[in-house]
Amino acid sequence: MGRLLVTGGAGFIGTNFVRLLVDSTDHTVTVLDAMTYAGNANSLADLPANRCRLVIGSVSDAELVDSLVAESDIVVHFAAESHNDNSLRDPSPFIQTNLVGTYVLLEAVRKYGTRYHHISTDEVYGDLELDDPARFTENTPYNPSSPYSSTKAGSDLLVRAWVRSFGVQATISNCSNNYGPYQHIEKFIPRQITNVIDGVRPKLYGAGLNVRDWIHVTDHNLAVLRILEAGRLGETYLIGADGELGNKTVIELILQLMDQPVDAYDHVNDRAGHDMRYAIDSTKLRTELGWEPTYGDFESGLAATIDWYRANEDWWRPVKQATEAKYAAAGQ
Ligand code: NAD
Ligand code: TDX
Repeated sequence: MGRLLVTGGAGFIGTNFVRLLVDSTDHTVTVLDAMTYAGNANSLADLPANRCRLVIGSVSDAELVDSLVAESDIVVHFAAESHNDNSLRDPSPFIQTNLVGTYVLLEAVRKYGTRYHHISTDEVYGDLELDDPARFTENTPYNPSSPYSSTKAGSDLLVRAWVRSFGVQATISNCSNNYGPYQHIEKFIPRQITNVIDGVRPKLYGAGLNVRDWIHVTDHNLAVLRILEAGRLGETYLIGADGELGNKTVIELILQLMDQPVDAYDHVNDRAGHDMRYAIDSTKLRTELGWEPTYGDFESGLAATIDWYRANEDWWRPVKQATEAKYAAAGQ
């Protein structure tokens, strides 16, 4: 049994990770979360206090981070500014949280010799053409496109440098697009589900040909647990479930599962610098660590996610209007 410090544990993937830890391990969890617009304390409110404690504060607060790392066995770093569209409106919190915050954590785990796992994204590799047979591997050169992905790329490089120069005991994972419960409704899938619930037509950026490689959030988190158990220090593991789908196809599937005509959506302004396609080759994770996705079927995972948003309107309703107002201002 260990003491885990989980940064960003009140966000989408972090919440699902903490809930998985409480349900399926003996670890005790301290969540460090700044409770930005993306954090929601209600996501953790039902967890037993002797298993999960929430500390509200920033990963860029060196004194606070030092005191929490001092009392932890393992740090898993999810906290980030995570939305590409926000990074195009105002990059500054992305620099502060994703770069400075990671630096602060690295200095603390270096001081205490603490095991550290860094959560990152496939977006650090840039994008692929639609007809390119290649997929991203651990050896693909970094080539990020947006302020968001460039700060994530920079944070990964900080980790690699702290491993090599200071012997920090770290692993990194770069995962593809996650879907599932507790995802902020600014993101593609929950935005469209909650639009349909509200009788509003889903919004597709540009022509909607862009491809994302979807993975259920639980499969991402099971891979992270496996890396903590058996991953080799200093290594990077790509996490993906062979879930490539075009955005147009995903919108049509949401409409179909919610009993709407499949063409009842609008094309809206495209995202600046919009990455065309992401695709992960997760051979290393599968062969070295024996991980396999448990959600084989995107359609049933999506149907369960739709049910979750229908059943948990109290969770997302308070932020729907403000989220849509930001999009409306951008013609999206
Ligand atoms: P999210 O935006 O839902 O959650 C981020 C959490 O971090 C929020 O609870 C927020 O309050 C917290 N946070 C923000 N700034 C902070 C700070 N300075 N100090 C402490 N906490 C702070 O994001 P998510 O989708 O859950 O993503 C989690 C991690 O996974 C990120 O590092 C992201 O880059 C990575 N990732 C996400 C995806 C995806 O599809 N969502 C895919 C691959 C990797
Ligand atoms: O309303 C929309 N309409 C639309 O067509 C929104 C919000 C998005 N899109 C498109 C843009 C992307 O091609 O859908 C796709 C997915 O968009 P997002 O949910 O914003 O995800 P993406 O930009 O691909 O990044 C996500 O995956 C990688 C996460 O937000 C990142 O944190 C993660 O690193």
